[in-house]
Amino acid sequence: MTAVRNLIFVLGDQLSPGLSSLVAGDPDQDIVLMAEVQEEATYVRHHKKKIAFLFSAMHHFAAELEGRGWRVDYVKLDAANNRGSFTAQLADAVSRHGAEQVLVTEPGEWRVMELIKGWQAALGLPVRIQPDDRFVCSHAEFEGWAEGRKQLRMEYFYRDMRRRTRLLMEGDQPAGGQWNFDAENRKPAGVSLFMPNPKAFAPDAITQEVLALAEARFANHFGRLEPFWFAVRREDAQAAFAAFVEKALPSFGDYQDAMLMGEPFLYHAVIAQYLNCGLLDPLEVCRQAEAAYRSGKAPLNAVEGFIRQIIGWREYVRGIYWLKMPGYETQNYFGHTRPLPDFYWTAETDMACMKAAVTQTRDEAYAHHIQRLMVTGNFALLAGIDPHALHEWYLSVYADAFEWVELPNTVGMSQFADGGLLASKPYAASGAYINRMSNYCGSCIYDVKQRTGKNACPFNALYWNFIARSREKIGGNPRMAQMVRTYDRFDPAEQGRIAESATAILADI
Ligand code: DLZ
Ligand code: SF4
Repeated sequence: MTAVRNLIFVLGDQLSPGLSSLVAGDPDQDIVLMAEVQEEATYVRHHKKKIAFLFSAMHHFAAELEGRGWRVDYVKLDAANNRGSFTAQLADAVSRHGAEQVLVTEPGEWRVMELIKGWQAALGLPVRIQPDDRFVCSHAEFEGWAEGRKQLRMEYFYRDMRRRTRLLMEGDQPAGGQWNFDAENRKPAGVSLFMPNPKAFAPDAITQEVLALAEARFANHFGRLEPFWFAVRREDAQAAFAAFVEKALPSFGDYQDAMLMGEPFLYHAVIAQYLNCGLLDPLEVCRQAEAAYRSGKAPLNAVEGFIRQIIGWREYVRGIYWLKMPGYETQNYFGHTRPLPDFYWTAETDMACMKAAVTQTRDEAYAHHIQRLMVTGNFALLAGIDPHALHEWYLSVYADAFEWVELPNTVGMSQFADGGLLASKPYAASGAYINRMSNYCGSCIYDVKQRTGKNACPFNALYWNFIARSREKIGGNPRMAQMVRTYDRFDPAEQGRIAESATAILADI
């Protein structure tokens, strides 16, 4: 083979034709390298379905690039020349192709960035790292925004992003006269025969091959491969999003925080796995959602809420991640050290809410944000689970989870392990919250109304136990201080029963 100028290494979450490394290259002189590697699949033991999804999407993206005139060196997991890691695979490809330079778009993870920084010395040729411009806010812009601020609240950042992107703006004012309509987005949902489902796609030959490979090679990883219905091609991901806009977006806002037994998706878009690997473009989906509002097909509370998740929250957590890494992954404000209970893997628990969240996580590699935040995350916070163990769980089990987005959500928002850099208060709640937002409690053996005793909802005693044991660390927050005062007003016998119940629950997990 004749020598190539650039070897462009495209990683598994960089499946975008406008990727900066591709834009910097030239299809006539350069070669694209893509590789399915054991190390990426196992540095945390990713959910089988997540691995199959990414491998299949990578494979289809390679074909898409070939269609656009690129030469692609695609190394399958079971290829004879598979070297098992990014660095080894790249070294092999550099010598095979006689490349003069390596081009790569900056990765989404600190860990991979550290690897990449070592490549130039290890390979003895220039390695050009391009910024990832698939985000609205660059690292430098986020640093500028964060500088000198005591608290980094998403809301103000979000308004800047609205102004910058011009999404939902009327001149310099927000559409509807208000930036945020979240107060309207907390309705419990009723069981409905007309609940839309995310658009599903039958596995094609490539996906079937990858499913067989994942079953054979990652048999001991968590999760089920079937049913596999994710889109793995750009056009299909776009069709899935279009179906969401038409069928579910109008109700997305109202029922954003609702949970229903047997309804894993409700009115959610279920597109984070497509956005985060590059199959969908964040600004493009926001513009389409805005168009639905402008044409009267979806209400403002739904569209604003959707757009805020993407140009607000998603951009904001990415900014926090790169601002605070390394070190953010080991934050542990409450000093929680309990190992992750087995039922996060087995779903074997009598708590109906936890069972539903873990079962659907196992089956779909998906749970929506309130299940993550207020069921599995809340339980871990109340029970004092080691936040790093929980972080590794979220990172491995969700198809959309990449560390830049998952870590701030887990460590910062869900576990308050950064002491309140990201969240204004700990997301701790008793069973009453879950009962208000779901129908889980009706089919649970525990009684959500009881605080203590064998039949009481475990979230209740654990909630008050958390308030009592963390009083020093949360008392500075007005909303939490009020809960500490409530606890102090319980009579000592009740406080004793809470402690006893919490001890029994914790001994049992
Ligand atoms: C998550 C993941 C997995 C499971 N497998 C691969 C892979 O085989 N090849 C690849 O290029 N990327 C994979 N990824 C995504 C990478 O881990 C991702 O690029 C980093 O997490 C940085 O965001
Ligand atoms: Fe969950 Fe408690 Fe309700 Fe059972 S009673 S579903 S454990 S919140």
